[in-house]
Amino acid sequence: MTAGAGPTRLGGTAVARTGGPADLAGLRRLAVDTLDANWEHDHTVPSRTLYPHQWSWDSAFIAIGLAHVRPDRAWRELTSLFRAQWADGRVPHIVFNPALRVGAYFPGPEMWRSANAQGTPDVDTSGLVQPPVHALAALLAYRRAPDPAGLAALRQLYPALVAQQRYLADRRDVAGDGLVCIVHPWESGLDNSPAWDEPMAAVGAEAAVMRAYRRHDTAHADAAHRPTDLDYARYLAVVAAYRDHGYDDRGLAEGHPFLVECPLFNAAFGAAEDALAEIAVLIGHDPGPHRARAAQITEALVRRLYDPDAGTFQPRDLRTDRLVSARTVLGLTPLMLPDLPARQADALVVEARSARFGLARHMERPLPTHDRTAPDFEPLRYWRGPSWLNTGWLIRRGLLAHGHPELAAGLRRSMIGLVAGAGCHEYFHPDTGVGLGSPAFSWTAALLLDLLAE
Ligand code: 2M8
Repeated sequence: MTAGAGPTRLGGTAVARTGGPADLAGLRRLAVDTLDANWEHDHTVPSRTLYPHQWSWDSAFIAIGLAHVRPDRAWRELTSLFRAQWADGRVPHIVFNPALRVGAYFPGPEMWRSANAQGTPDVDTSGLVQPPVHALAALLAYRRAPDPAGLAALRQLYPALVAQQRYLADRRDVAGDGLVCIVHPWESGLDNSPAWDEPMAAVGAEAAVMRAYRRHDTAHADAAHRPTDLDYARYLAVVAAYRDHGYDDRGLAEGHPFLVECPLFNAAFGAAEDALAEIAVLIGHDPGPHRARAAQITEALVRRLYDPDAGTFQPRDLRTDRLVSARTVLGLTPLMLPDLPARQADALVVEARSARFGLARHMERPLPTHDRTAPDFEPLRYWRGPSWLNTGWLIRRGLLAHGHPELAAGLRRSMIGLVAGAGCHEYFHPDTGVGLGSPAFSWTAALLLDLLAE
């Protein structure tokens, strides 16, 4: 899509037109074609160029979309990911495809050295995790295709999903407050969000370090739309600290350079227990313990991460025990918890409707990932402003759960309009809707299919 093309309306949303699919059937076809082109023997790559391996939370979003069109692949997507689960229950954020050449992605297996750690699978993986949206994905996939094959897959996945939650609860509750601590910005999924600027400022690294490496991403995407070299130098320093500690979560509080409780990660952690309760019912297990844990996580989120003065949720930096001040889209995501108290849910709707995020029944501009009134809002740079479909999709679920169907409909039209205008891009300019990053991005396609089906 070219900026400046005349606006049109699709699904009620103004978009700049440049020849994206003109009708809903065309859009659906584009999404299916994108997922088919990114299918790789037992999983879907997020992007053939930028991310040619399997990513954890991508696979969950992708399975939600695949369930609409290729249910067998939805289950293969999830089961292949969980085959790479570590003995301690962690689901690695990247599963490397051994068939790809060295250097196909940076940082590759030679940086992670997962085989040197305890209890790892026989494929190379990273040692980090990502938001646990997989139980929700499995539940939604089953609801979409409730057949015997789906039920068998749910039964197979359930113990692995439970182990994933147990890892997070037992090994990552660094503060002992019932919340999960992330040990790297990559674990949030919103890598260079302004939310991480304060905690990452303490990580000693220099951009010059990157001269020793070849970044893969900037060969495939505009460097101005990606994290900086200084960001990458810090990412590598934090990976090295965790790796050199054997990816062992004991003793993290003593010296690990990045320890943060993230609202999105913890909202997903709570929502996973709600989803597991429903899965338990479907396969004849007791949902009670899952419901109790969901309530405890919601309570801990409100107690530890809600900022009553700001009226939103904020990450907590455990190294300073202070809430981060940047107001990003992360803060809105606890809306996805159905039992979030009305006081916080109402405050989040006010925050989302403010000039910072511009949520409306008829949205003038797409939902950004950062406060658009902030001085460090960057409309082109990755998670520092651009609009992404997965965060919008999660917030839309929350709006529906908390009784805001008209706002949810406005957000849905806006998201569909983005893809109609630009195609299945990875992210979108939050003013013009111009497509950014990968032009054939899997979770955009998958979540579009889910939105179109409603
Ligand atoms: C991005 O993160 C990876 C590192 O994990 C990268 O920048 O290379 C993020 O957008 C993350 O949320 C996503 O899962 C991944 C693959 O799409 O790309």
